[in-house]
Amino acid sequence: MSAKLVSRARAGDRKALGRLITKAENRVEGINAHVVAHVGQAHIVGIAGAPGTGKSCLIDALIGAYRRAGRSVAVVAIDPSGEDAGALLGDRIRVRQWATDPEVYVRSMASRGHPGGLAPSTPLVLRILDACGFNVILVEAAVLSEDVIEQSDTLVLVVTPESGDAVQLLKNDGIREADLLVVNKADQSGVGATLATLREMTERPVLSTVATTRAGADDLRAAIDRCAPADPKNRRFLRRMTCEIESLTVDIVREQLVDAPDLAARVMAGKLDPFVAAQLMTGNY
Ligand SMILES: Nc1nc2c(ncn2[C@@H]2O[C@H](COP(=O)(O)OP(=O)(O)OP(=O)(O)O)[C@@H](O)[C@H]2O)c(=O)[nH]1
Ligand SMILES: [Mg+2]
Repeated sequence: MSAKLVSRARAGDRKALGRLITKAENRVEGINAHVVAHVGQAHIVGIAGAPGTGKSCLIDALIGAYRRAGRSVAVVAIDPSGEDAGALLGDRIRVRQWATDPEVYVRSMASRGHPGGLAPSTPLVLRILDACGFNVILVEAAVLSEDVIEQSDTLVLVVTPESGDAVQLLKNDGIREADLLVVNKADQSGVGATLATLREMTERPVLSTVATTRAGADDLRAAIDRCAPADPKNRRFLRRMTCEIESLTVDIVREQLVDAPDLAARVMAGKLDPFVAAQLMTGNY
């Protein structure tokens, strides 16, 4: 059942892809084994920042920039409220416009209060999208958590000039994890001072954008591309798989994970479903 759906999704059937992701969200077993052999090409880019900094607008602008560069893009937007995520996303990312473009796929997911800021099924969903051949996967996250950092090959941190974010960031470890910083809403006052502060704080590239007019989107796209792992085989695949197993379970599982490294290896090899692995670890299987 899942095998057929995976091959239809990989052949470009967007309805099948949607159904596959819904199954992953509902923790239907058996998907991982059919996608794991096909992953490893996508550049996964986390777009993190406080609520309202303009992440969704920026992603919309980035989709255009990637399409101009001839690349396919999938978007996963995490909605922490967990309710009507489709509506929330729809008014920022012009889903309807992109719906006619076969090289763009936008999906929102509820994090359902998961403390890591990502939905528990996000890692599997990212692997599904990777296996479907998208060149770039943009992940919108309102929380700069360990999960988000682990899942991204490249992490973009979005701040704004007016919110005092830059000062907050001084206290935030996340800034050390970010590969790129973006001062969005550069049409507002204080942008020069914010850029100067951030550039003093970090050696990483600091760019500015106006997401609503798409100003700076092509430069941001180029800067993100420069962060892509040179060899796709060096991506954080193993780390991500381990992270998935951890995020599905509680602390006790982490202890057992140390005692059962072969479980992660079996999931990696596509021989064991990650949800089953988590259940084995907690003794619920
Ligand atoms: N002036 C100005 N407003 C912007 C810019 N980018 C986004 N906005 C506005 O900021 C508001 C929030 O934008 P979103 O893209 O929804 O922000 P977000 O970070 O995705 O917000 P959450 O998903 O709630 O975390 C909207 O009203 C946008 O129109 C910008 O560059 N300049
Ligand atoms: Mg948003």
